[in-house]
Amino acid sequence: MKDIYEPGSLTQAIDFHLAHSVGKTPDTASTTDWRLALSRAVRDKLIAPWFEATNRTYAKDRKRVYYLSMEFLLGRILEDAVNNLELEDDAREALAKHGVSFADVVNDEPDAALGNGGLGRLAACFLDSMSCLGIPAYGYGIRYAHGLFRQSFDQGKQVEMAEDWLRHQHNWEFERSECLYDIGFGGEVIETGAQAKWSPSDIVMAQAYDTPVAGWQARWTNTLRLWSAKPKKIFDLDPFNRGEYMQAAAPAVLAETISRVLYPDDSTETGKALRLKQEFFFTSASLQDLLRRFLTHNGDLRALPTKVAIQMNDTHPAIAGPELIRLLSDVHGLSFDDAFDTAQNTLHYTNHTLLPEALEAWDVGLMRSILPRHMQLIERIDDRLGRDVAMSKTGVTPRIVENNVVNMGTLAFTCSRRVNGVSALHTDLMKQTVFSDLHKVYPERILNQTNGVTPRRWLHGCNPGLRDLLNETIGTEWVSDLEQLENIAPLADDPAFRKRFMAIKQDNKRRLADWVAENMNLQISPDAMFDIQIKRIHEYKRQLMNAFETAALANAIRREPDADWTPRVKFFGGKAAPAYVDAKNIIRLINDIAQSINTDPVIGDRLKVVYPPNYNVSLAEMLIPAADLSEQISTAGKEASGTGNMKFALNGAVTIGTLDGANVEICDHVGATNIYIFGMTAAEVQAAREGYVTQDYIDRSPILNEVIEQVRTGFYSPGDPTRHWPVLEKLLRDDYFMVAADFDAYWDAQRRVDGGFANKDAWARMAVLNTALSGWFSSDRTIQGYAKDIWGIDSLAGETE
Ligand code: B1N
Repeated sequence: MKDIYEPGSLTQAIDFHLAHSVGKTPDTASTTDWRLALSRAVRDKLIAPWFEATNRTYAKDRKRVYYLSMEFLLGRILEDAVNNLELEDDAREALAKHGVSFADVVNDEPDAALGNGGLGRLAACFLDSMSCLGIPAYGYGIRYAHGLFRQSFDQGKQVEMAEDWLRHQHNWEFERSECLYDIGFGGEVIETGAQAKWSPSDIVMAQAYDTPVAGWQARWTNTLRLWSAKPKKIFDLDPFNRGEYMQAAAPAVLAETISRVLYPDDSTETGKALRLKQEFFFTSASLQDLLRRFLTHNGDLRALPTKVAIQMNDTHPAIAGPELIRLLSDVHGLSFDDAFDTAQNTLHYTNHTLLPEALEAWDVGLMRSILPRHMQLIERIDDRLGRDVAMSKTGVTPRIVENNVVNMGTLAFTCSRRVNGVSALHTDLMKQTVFSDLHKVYPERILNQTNGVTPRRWLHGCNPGLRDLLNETIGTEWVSDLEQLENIAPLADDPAFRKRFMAIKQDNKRRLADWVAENMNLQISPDAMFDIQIKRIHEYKRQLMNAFETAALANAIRREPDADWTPRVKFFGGKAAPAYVDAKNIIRLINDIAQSINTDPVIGDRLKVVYPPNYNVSLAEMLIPAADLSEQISTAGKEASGTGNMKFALNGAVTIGTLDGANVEICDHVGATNIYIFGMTAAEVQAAREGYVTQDYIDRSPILNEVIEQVRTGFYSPGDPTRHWPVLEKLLRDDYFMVAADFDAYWDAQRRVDGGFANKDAWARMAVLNTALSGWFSSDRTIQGYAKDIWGIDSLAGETE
């Protein structure tokens, strides 16, 4: 079969597609034209492995994984595909023949930003790993017309602009105009005897778009199927016939609204009706689709769990519980009990946060008006939970519906066979806090799967210098077996190897410095320590503590400019949810502090602050390989895992961090002497809540006090001295995330870092060991854990040809 699909040499294919797909000649082609031509040529090479994977799955009737996620933060696709197919040299050469730069072409691609942060990027890493491991899988999500907003700064203030990734041709996907499902909303439930039938008042259609996801060396290729909302009827004929054309088109506009835009909230809930509609829209379409596929080869739906494992990425698809039960019972005729048991044995739920403001809870009235049948089923599921609770004799009383809201975490838990957290600490805290009652009733259900990141994008792709050094030193197997990086650990003591390792770091830093000079009009020295905090702006992540420490360091330098300072460049990157006022205030303060420091001739090269706007996956790929120091400083107990922390360590950055999320496990793996841990533990944070007074901590810290006074008196906003008062007001009123309590410990840890960096050999040794000892954080390891402990699925390795 392969031969028919074998598209010949890449050079021929690019030239062919430039003419036949793009309609241009080489002498008139723009960078974008070349990108589209190369993308088509590379996509062609995915087709044979894609068909083959599908055929093998059908032929062996293998169990499939369905990963349901509101977000897939893919980033750029072309370069990643080129890397996975090992076509980089061919592509470079083919384009060079036309005097075109490969780097320019791949960098021309807009990020597919269909996600907010860690949760969406994790889904993308999981897709890569499932393909690498040969696990038959579909990712199911929403094809948002507009991904995460673009960020710019206007006098330091965040400004949001609509993202528009589909404006240019997007040629990685296949439109499936025949793959359509009806998605109902509203209406009523008609009951005849024991039978219930939902008769929705509105119907929109979900249409599939498929993107092939090739694994490492195209050993296996899976599908990302994203749903786009289409109107059931294009025109309302009555108004149309009256000549009211705008009004006639209104229903179509309304339907398409559902997949129009990604909600820009990371770890907070909006409670908006449109969000609930988005959740039901993609969940229902995905379930209808997978049931149809199952029924083409199977008769008895009660056997569903033997062929299908569904993973719910947080509670966003948690309506899958009642919807699957509805499809199995109301549509396919199973009894409620059979439907519940079948659904429960098929569904699994990953929790990603314990922050109360992020836990989804839908108003019962809203749920009943949008999904009346589901509200009935939720009440029946709640009754079943009630029976299990009573039988458990545990004395606890968890309920799904409470105080007139549907608790989606409890619903997801009740409908799932396995429930997992994303780091060891987070899973323990799940058992002790949010899910403690349910854990007593179902003590076997919760388990841990510590997050990971794909080494293809986050080392092989983004750090070619280090990739080449590794290939030369330990061979190439590490790309799909990352724990082989341990083989370089002994070389941490080899001065020649350390030198090469750090020369690569220096190159990466130089490239970043050039980018900063060009794009931000700021000169920074690649000899300084590059200290980087990149992630969504959120109070619990404590960018404010980092900003205060930066200001305090500037003060210390101004007092004693001739002391022996370790030069630093502090990088910040990240977006705030547009409605999150406190986070936006922090952004403005950071930008004002940056302005004050960067223009102070006394400070000079000893300290610079860089906050590039519009942090995204592609920027991360440039920043992470250039980092010396990775900032992972959340209030202990609040960051479920973190995954940026893993990417930095893998690329030889040393972490300064709290004992939070996966930092705990990074510390275990790289060793306590190769990481800077500071601050309160999760238990200490809890203990410190009692009688916490921010001012007491500030009074005890002259260093912090000085910065606070500067902010209060307008030192960082001379023309507008009260500008940053809201930040102080919030801090003094409610320092829930304990910036003041941890500040001195953070300051001290940073001064230890200064000393550490000054000793070049010792630092290089730490850097090498961070890379060598973080192979466990590959998402391949994570996915093997899910496959074994949750899905009951063999990887390709377990398949005999
Ligand atoms: O999920 C990541 C973790 O590494 C992070 O620690 C965690 O904060 C992140 C509602 C979320 N948790 N919850 C969200 C995102 C969007 C949304 O609308 C919640 N994101 C996380 C991967 O496990």
